[in-house]
Amino acid sequence: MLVPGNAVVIPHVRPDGDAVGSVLGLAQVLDQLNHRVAVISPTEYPADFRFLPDTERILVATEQPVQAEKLLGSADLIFVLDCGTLERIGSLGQLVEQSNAVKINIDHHKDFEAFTPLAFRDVYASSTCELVFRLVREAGLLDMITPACADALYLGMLTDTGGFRFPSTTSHLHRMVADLIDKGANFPRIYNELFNQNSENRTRLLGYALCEGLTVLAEQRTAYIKIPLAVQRQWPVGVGGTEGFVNYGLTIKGNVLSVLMLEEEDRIKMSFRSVGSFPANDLAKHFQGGGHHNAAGGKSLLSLAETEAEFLRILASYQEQLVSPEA
Ligand SMILES: [Mn+2]
Repeated sequence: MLVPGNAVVIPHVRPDGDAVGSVLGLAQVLDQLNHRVAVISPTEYPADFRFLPDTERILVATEQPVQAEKLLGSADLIFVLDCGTLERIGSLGQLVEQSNAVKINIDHHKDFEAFTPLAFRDVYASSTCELVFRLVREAGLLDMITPACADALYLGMLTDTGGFRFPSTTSHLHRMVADLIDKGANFPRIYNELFNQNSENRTRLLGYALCEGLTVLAEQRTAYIKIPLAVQRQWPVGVGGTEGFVNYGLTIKGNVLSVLMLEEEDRIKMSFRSVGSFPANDLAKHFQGGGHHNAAGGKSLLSLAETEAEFLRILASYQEQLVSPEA
């Protein structure tokens, strides 16, 4: 890593805040080490993160496949971040597999395959940004963290911990954050750019979701939200525009499960969130989905009304788990 060469840094497909933050943060440290650094995202990254310094350097492989292939072909060093399998980097997986470059995987997810002999993994880490920070610190390179790099790493720590709320938010993480603030992380701006950018449509659609769209099943400690397509057409929010709506069901006192049913052209997209022991991913399996214990996704090819009926039928079989004192 200390010998300058052609470095390529790759996040997973549809990169989230941690993926974008970690690739940009690492790229900026590699810049300082005089590598020629390319950041290649397998697919487009969310426009919400464009406020971050240096995002314009991200090359999107689906848009510039030839350029991506060329860069990977001449790479000496390839970093794959925030995912543990080549499948998670989409079409770039095969190119990385074929490459003779030194490959390094940095990740905190449970599922991984050993596609490279060099890896820095910690499933207890809050975020890949935390791992990049620790790597930089352990290499004695903290001085190389510029304000832009600090912003990028802060973004991933913030988003992967739900705003420093999840149990992965350790005192160690807070000390790293303190270091990033010393390095110039502009956290008031990051908060503002992430959380105070709603469109009027999104705010109104959320209003619908929480009023007409919401059903609360107090006896099942569950809330679910249905949003018909016609309502989404009234207040168009674009792809990902309903991100976070599902979490509101869990803000109701006593609830352990929240579900969002979003009607799309050809399916009902479902999101499941739980707190404590209730397995959201197990429930999601009934809807052709899966995911994490407390956050999962799925779909239904039935109508919205039929999906709701099916959901209620299946939910009844989870009654014991929903009311269990540990839930
Ligand atoms: Mn992550």
